Amino acid sequence: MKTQVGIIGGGPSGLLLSQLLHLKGIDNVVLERQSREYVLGRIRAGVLEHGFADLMREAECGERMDAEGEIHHGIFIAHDGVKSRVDLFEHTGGNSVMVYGQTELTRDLYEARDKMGGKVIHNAEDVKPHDMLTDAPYLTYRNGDEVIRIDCDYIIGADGFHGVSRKSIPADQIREYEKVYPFGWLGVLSRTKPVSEELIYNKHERGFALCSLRSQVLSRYYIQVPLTDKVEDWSDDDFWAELKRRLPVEVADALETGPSIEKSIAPLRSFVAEPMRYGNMFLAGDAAHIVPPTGARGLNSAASDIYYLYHALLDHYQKGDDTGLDSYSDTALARIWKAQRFSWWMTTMLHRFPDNIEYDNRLQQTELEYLLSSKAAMTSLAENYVGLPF
Ligand code: RFL
Ligand code: PHB
Repeated sequence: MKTQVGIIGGGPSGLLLSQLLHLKGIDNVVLERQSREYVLGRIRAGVLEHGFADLMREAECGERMDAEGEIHHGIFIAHDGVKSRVDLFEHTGGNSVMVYGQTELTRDLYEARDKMGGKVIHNAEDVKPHDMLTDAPYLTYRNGDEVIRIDCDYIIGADGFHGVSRKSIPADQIREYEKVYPFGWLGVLSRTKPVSEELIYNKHERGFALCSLRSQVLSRYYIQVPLTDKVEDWSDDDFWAELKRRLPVEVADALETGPSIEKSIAPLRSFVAEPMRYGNMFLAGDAAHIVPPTGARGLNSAASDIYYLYHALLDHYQKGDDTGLDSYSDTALARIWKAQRFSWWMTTMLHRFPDNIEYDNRLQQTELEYLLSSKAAMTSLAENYVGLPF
């Protein structure tokens, strides 16, 4: 098989790039290790930057998002039982975020790929990139006993944190930065009315909690838990009781509880791999970097890589201009590190750190008080939360 761009990974990054390139007549193939049902069963992000929403529209995948997604103009931050609103709209001169689940967005991308006859190969086993340092790189994968080869101009590694692309780069050609947090998030999805129209980020001495949503009938809640906790340790009743303890009283009183339809624990980690290119293979999304979910940057950072990569590939194929490809890693990383900083800052300000000394706790409290009393600080939060310009 032969194609122009061979994409490893059929998550949001790979599918979005595939769709955008196909619309411009650039042939591509997506190789996904899992089944479509498996990919769509993962409950992950829920908040999209306005720039990402625009990219979905450009990919002709924005219709359902615009009909069913919710535009949010603000978020709440609660501490010591008091809820304060950060007006994203006012502090950014009219920007907002789109609340639309990653599951729905991925479903829309799959449907768009199907409609255009896009080549997305599921259950691709043993995917491997080869000859990345040459002008004739290729991919192989296995289907049962058969090994299939795909020749291409470029390989895109969009296969997430545990994917094969980054791991195929020799260790002395890539530098990795990592910070592991001593806690995780236990998340619950429930068919209940969200407790608040806008997200509430809660700092509490028992640990962080987040009230989020997917729609007016689907709620998503998270609580900070020790890394040693297992999902099986948490009954629904225990989860709701612990969540309520961490929320301001009036929020806890208004909370509608119900059976969980999904429950999982995600460890919190920051990670960046540099550079995001190895010969003719380019890394994008979680394959190159991850953030703790506190700033809602993960999927959005993946989208910003795709934005740069898409334009760089367009310049190559339409104008024979490779400057975008040559500067891709530097351009993408400049924005990625800002998302890292913001995610680290939100995480540090809002979580309980088991090893903090009292001095650290007082500073954490002061950071929050400063934020909520300063227009400049709230503007900084708002401009990062709605997404820095591409
Ligand atoms: P993905 O989604 O991991 O997709 C990669 C795909 O590659 C496949 N794959 C392979 N395919 C072929 N061969 C191999 N060897 C392969 N290895 C892996 C995988 O099966 C998969 O389908 O990466 P991508 O596309 O870069 O997208 C990244 C996002 O999924 C991720 O950043 C976000 O979900 C992070 N995130 C959030 N981001 C936000 O912007 N806003 C949020 O509100 C937000 N909340 C979250 C989150 C992540 C969370 N978890 C579970 C880590 C909340 C949570 C709890
Ligand atoms: C979510 O709804 O899953 C979500 C929202 C905001 C975050 C993280 C996760 O910061």
